[in-house]
This record gives sequence, C-alpha cells and structure tokens, in this order.
Amino acid sequence: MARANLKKSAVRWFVDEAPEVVGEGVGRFRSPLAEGAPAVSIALVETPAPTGEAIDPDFRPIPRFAKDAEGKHLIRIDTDPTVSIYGTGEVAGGLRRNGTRQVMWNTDSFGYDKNTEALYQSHPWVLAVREDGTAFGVLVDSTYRLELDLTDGVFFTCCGGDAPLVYVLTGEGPEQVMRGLARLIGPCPLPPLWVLGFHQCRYSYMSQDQVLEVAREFRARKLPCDVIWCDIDYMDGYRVFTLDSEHFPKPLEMAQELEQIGMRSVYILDPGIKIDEAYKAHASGLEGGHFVRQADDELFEGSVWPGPCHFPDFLNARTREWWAGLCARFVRETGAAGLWTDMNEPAVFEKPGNTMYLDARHEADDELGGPDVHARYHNVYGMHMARATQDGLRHARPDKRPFVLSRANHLGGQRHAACWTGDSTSSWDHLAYTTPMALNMGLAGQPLVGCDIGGFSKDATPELFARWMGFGCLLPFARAHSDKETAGHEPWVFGEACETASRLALQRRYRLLPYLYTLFFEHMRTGLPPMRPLFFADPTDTSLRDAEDSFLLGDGLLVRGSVREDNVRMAPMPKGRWLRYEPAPDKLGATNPHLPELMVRAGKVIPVGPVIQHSGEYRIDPLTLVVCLDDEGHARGTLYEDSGDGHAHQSGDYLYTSYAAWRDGQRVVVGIEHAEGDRSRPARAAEVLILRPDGGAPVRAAGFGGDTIPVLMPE
Ligand code: NBV
Repeated sequence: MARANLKKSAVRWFVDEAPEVVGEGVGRFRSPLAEGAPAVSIALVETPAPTGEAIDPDFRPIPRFAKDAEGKHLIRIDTDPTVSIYGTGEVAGGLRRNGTRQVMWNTDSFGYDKNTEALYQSHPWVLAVREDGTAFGVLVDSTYRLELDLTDGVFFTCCGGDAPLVYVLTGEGPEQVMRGLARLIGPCPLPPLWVLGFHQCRYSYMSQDQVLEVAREFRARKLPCDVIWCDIDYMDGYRVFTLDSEHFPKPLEMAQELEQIGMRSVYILDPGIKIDEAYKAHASGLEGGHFVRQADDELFEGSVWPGPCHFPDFLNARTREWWAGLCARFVRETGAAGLWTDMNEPAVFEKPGNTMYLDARHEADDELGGPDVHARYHNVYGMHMARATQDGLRHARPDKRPFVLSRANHLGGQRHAACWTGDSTSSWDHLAYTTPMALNMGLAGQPLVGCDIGGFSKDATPELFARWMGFGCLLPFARAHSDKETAGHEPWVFGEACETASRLALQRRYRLLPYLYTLFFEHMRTGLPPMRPLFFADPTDTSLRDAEDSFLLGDGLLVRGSVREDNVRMAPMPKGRWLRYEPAPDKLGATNPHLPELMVRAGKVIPVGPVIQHSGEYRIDPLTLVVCLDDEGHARGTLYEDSGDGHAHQSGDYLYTSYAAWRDGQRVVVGIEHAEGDRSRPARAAEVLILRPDGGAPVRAAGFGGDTIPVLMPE
C-alpha cells in the first residue's frame, strides 16, 4: 500500500457544512467535493432518512474531506493518541488497531500474517473508544478499494468512485455505537441451533465412507459434534454442483445415515464454473448470459481448481436467481444442511492481483448501483455469492433457517453468511491472532465468526491443538479444519491427553448452548456481538483495551486463557468480582490446563444445559442456573428458547425468560422475573448453583422449571 502519509497541509480539507442527522447520535456527512450515494451495505437494509434536525454543535468527531493529486477522495478524522481503535474487520495482529495500515480489498491470503494488509473480507468501519470510555464509530459506505491508515487519527483513501457517504455514530460507550451500527447494516439473523454446535472439517474427507467414519468416531468417542463438512474433493473434477460418483455415490444415503446419529453435512461451493460443454451448470450459465464479461465484451476466463472457468455475475439479480436454483437442486440431491462459499474474493489464478480484471463488467442491479466495473464491485462479489447461495437454501427448504459460511464478504454481509478467518497456519502466532480477529469481526457487525481450529496449513502439535480447541470451542462459530497433507484436526489425532482436553472443551460448548443461543437472539435486538472484548466490561478502564487472550461472552462470562506456548495468562481482569465456573460434566471445579478459565461476573445468572452429543438432544433438562451474586445480593440473567430452527419464532413461538436471584436472609431465592413469547415453558428439572466468593464448592439446590427455588446458604 502506498504510504498515505499526506501532510495535512498538502491538500485542501473541507467539511460538510450541512450534515444530516439520521438517527440518535448518527450524523451522515457528504464530501463537498462530490456527490455520494448509499452503497450496498446500507442500501440493502434501509437507508436512514434525515430527521430534519440540525446537528448538535458539540457533535464530535467531524470528518474532513479532500482530494489528492490523483483525484482520490480522502477522509480524515482527527483523534488524539489516547483513543483506542477497533472494528476494522478481518485483520491479523493486535486487537487495538492504532498505528496500523490496512487495505480493504478482498484477497485470497493463504499463509497470511500480521503484516498482510488485505485479507478476505472488507469492513470499512472503525469503532473508536476514548480514554473516558465514550465512543464513536465511522462507517465509510464504499464498495471500492479503500486504504485505512491509523497511524495518525483515522484516514481513509478511496481508490475509486465518488466520495462515499460517511456515517459517524456517537455513544456514551462502545455498546451504544454497536447498537447504532446494527441499525444501519442490520443484525445477523438468528442461526439455527445446530450451527452453534461443533463442526468438523478437512480438506478433504475423500469419500462418503470417510465422512461417515469420522461422524461415527465422534459418537463412539463421546465427542459432541453436529456437522461434518465436505470440501472440494467431493466434486467431479472440481465442477461445482456435481459429485464424484465413485467416492460419493449416494449422497442422500449419506445424509440419512448422518441424520440417524444426529449429524449433518455442509458442502463447499466455489464461484468458478469449469468451461466444459458437457457440464450442465456451465451450459445453462452460458445460455442464460450469467457470466462476467470483460471490457471488450468477451467472457472473462480465469483458472481456478477445475482449470479454465467462467464466473457468475452475482451482482445481477437474474444470475443470483439462476445460482440459487442450482443450489436448491444441489441441496435436494445431497441433503446438505448448509453451504460454504469459498474462493469468492474472487480468487483467480495467474491474473493480476489474483482476481478478475478490474475493468471486467458487472450487470449490477440498479439498487446496487447499476452496471459498472469490477473495481467497484470486487469487495461485494463474495457477499452477493453468499446472498444467492442463501436464497438457494431458502428455496430448497423454506421452513428452515439457511446457513452459509463465506470466505469473502463485506460490511453488511452478516445478513447472508457466517465467516471464518481463512487459511491460517498451525502456529502459536496464528492461535494468538484468532481471538483479536474474531473480536474485530464482531465489532464490525459480523458476530457469527470462527477460525480453523488447529490452524489450516502445516502440522499442529498436541499442545497447540488442545489449546486451540479450548479457545475455538468458545468462539461464536466452532469448526476444526485442516489442509491437505497435514495431520487431521479431528480431536483424537493427537493422542489421549489432547482428546481429553478436546472432549472437555466440546462438553463446555454444548453445556453453554443455552447461553450462546440467548446471546444470538439478543444480538438481533441490541446489535451487540456475543463475543466481546474485555474492555466492554468497563470501557473506562484503559488497562483492558489490549487484552487479547481473554474475552467476554455476553456481559456475564469471561473467558481467560493463554495463547502463549508457556501457557502464562497475561490478560488483566476487569474490576469487580468475577468467580470461576467450570461447567465440566460431573466435575464442577475441575480444571484442565489446556482450557481457558471461565469466570462469571457478579450480578449475573448464566443458564447452562446438560452435556449432550449434538443439538438434536437439546432439551435443557435439567436447566442449570449459575449465579454470581453482586454486593447487594442480586443477580440477573436471561434465557431464550424456541424450536431451534424454522421461522415460527418470528410470529411469537419463543420463550424469553428473565431470571433473578436475590438474597433473603439466610437464603438466596432464584426465580422468574419476567417472560416474553407464546411458547409454553417446558416441564423440566432445574438446578441452581450459587458460586462462592471464598472459592468453595458452589451451593446447590434443585427445583422445577418454572418454580422459585430457594437455596439455603451456609453460615
Ligand atoms: O477448498 C479447499 C480450501 C479450503 O479447505 C479452505 O478452507 C479455503 O480457505 N480452499 C481454501 C482452497 C485451497 C486452499 C489451499
């Protein structure tokens, strides 16, 4: 990236004299040098209408606009050095982004590290937290290549197009700013419960028999798991929507056998369609005019895994519909539970920049901006592939929630797909990148994020894999994956000790499903990501701003581990009381050195379920309410429940319960404070665990689902 250190004096800076207020604490600014229009991330939600109010004279910060000598639009927000900056989307390296430079240009970045400037996704957004804990966010609504320089304030260089609209969101703290972001770009829809289970992947399980073998091994070893993934080798010569008939002869039978043991499969799709006359998807794409053309009107041709390919124009609604039809048929033919869109930056071998020509043409829909060149739509190509794929799943199974995992995406893409952090390496450095990357994705509006547990390329060691399972099973999306010719990342590959640690990590995840699912439901209302940086516990405590090997799940649970080889735990603790909780199966209080500790915040009730082997066994019976009382002897928590899939929750078929605990003399009483939704309360056993500040075994009491449960506290 060209050093963008333009002296502030080298260009003339302008401010928007009449910014529009488009919501509480949200200002929309236009460059006085050009006309901007909403780009796709916001345009596809609801472009906020101006309220008609004049902006508050104290509104800060105010962006400034300029144009450099090459005609590139520049946007600058001055900040003082004490401001901490986050949320720039997918970047490797530290959590706090101050002092870094980054390029927003979706790029296939196999083997990336902290110096790689552009990864697979682009999120032109920063969340900035001032020393006093107040916060603001800046959203640059552009789909073009952007350079972001955080070495001195916030400085965007727009490498194409008119000056974009800039939204500045202000808030008392980071939470308010995140709520504002979700209003602009929409939240992530509630995933089906199985998506929050554990996923096992490999590049590739080479046959239907191998997929089933792996699935059965999970069950035999009592390792909880929901999904086995099929990577590109299931295809016939890497032709998407086909199957290798020798090794995957009966996909529906495979799906049924998986279903019998409570497993599902997700299949990968790539955008490149092999140029092959005898291949139906290619023929229909050609006939329908669905492939991207070059500036000279010839079809754009580029090589990927299958050899020379044509590429669908996902910016076009008719093409998305065609693709969705292919996906729907494929889902019916295979019984796939979800789809995985890879290589959709798009990655194209042996072309400049490893992608499509920048002047290739997209017949983009008018609402997306109309026909224009690839340079404009590159960063949203992957997002629209994910969108079309999601449509395909909806067509095939309208009564289920669609699930897509996408490698490339853009701000706003959380509406269509989950994401993972791409082709990492099995190394301690990459384990260390994982948490900050996932956190910054969440702070950029993408909460359903995970990593390749164990690292993608190269061989992990038992110690590294166990530690990665410990963290990875507490990320919003938990999937182990590994490259060809590496040691597999099934939990049993690295010997008994590692398998034991992995089992505990998996049991923990499944016990925490009620809490995780509740956090995803609450995300739809609040915009807050389930996984949050430690400083969300106390935005005024600047010692928490860099914490990278600890994070919060919701506001009640703190995950505290080490990503260092020496296993030393470095992260500071937020002020206040946090008590250790180990939701291991029968061994409350048991520890495993590979797993991070879990701590519950004073004043919180965390709902957990029993250990189950897959989401099909999900009953939350007994329901365990883990209570950490505050100094006043109170605690609160919530539990969201519905059928786990489908759409009935949107018309009231859910139950959202607020629990409260309060001290009453020698007893602590735990009961329901409030409930919302039409779903009836399941008849089930309940159990209360009151955590003790002296570190002693929690005080337990049993009861029944809807009852008030009194707990007699020891003297
Ligand atoms: O489809 C194969 C892989 C996949 O396993 C990985 O997760 C993707 O990020 N894919 C990239 C293409 C080949 C990478 C070497």
